[in-house]
Amino acid sequence: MKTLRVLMTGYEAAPFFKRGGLGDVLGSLPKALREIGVDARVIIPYYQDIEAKYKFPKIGEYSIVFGEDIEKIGVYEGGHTYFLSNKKYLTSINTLGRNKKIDQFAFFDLAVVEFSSFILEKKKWYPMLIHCNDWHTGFIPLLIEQRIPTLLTIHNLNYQGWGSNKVLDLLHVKDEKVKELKRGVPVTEINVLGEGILHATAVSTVSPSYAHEITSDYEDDPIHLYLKRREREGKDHGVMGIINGIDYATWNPKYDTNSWEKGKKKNKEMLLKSMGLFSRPTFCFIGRMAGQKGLDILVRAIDKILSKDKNAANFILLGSGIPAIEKMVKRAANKYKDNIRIELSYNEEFSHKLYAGADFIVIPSRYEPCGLIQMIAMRYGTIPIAAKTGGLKDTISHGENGFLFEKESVSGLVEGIKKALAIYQSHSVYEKMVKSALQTDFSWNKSAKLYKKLYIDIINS
Ligand code: NHF
Repeated sequence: MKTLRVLMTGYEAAPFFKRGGLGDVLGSLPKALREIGVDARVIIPYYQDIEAKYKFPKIGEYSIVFGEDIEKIGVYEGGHTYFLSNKKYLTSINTLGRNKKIDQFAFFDLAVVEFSSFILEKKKWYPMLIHCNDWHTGFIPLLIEQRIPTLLTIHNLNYQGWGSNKVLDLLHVKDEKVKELKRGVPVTEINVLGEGILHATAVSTVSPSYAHEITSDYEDDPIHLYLKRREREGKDHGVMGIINGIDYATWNPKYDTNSWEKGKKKNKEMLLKSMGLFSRPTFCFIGRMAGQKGLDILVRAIDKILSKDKNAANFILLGSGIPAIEKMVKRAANKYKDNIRIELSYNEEFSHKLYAGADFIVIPSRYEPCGLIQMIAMRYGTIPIAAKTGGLKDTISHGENGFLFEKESVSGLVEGIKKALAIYQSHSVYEKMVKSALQTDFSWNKSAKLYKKLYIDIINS
């Protein structure tokens, strides 16, 4: 068979621009695919932050018609990644309300669709499949109209891209085309992820358990109607769940199953010293401070543990997000000044230190499509205590390389923390778990092969 040529797209890709887990995936999966012979290339907007830092060479330009305007798109190239530039729409992520953001990504999606003709002419390269990721790329399947098969991967169903359907005029798409597909949503509205789900050749998500959850547990969410509609149209092989991997070069503790004790001890000492904390079992939290991540559950559990025993543990929390959640976390840190440290920012460098120096990581998510932090933590021999949901359930073996508790249960998390403290005392069990965590394979090896197979199935379908 000929080399598979795949164009992968989303709003972020590490190391160029990263705000969340999708950035990690689009930074590492294409590399893993290329290692198994897929010609995987990536395309994202050329935000001004990327431009300022990388100054990639321009390889050409083309125009698109967006509403009444003819807009120029500059194409820049860095390795296997293409960047699309436009001064009006693609300089930075639009934060001026939902419709502006939807217009911005409608613009980007149209530019990606037209890019396929540009790149054919320029480099004699044409994608055999476009791999779209999340709502930001949800217009592509609709606009491309099956000329090129598409796979839409859902990284988080709760971000859907709702907005006014006036955006369809900008795209020159007839309203009927999407309206007739809608059920139970206001006629003046559009759900970009929903359109993607309906029009993509195939839909996948980032873990088998999350695939099951979104096709069975989301009945009250309008998105469920889109998934059902797809099923009814017989379009589906089902929503396939492929677990993410992590980039072993980026996340590299430089110790292994034989040398971890020495390495971890040193990292922990440095971490506690820099934070001004006593030597105690140390738990960390790393993530966005959003409702999904369950910080309210964590803060209540910490209170239950520390109000009984002030010497029980240290907790270091890293992340930023919703002001009310940050405030709650600050209050907890004020109450337990000797035990809690918080860093309310997005800080990748500090996250490496935390993964390496903490003994345990707490992940009380209400839902978690895949979750990368439990895998990164285990690579550093840091044991996860996580809610039994989505990808957390699929990657953690309870009692072997981590602990799982019933989601949204404060008492479940308290029990989990107590179990962790108990094994930490009986050193041999702890050691066994750390070794098992270090040995679990979270590289992209297996999943990249699954994506390759899925691409081939879609192209041949
Ligand atoms: O791992 C990348 C990430 C997931 O669970 C994570 C999430 C967003 O919520 O697939 O996307």
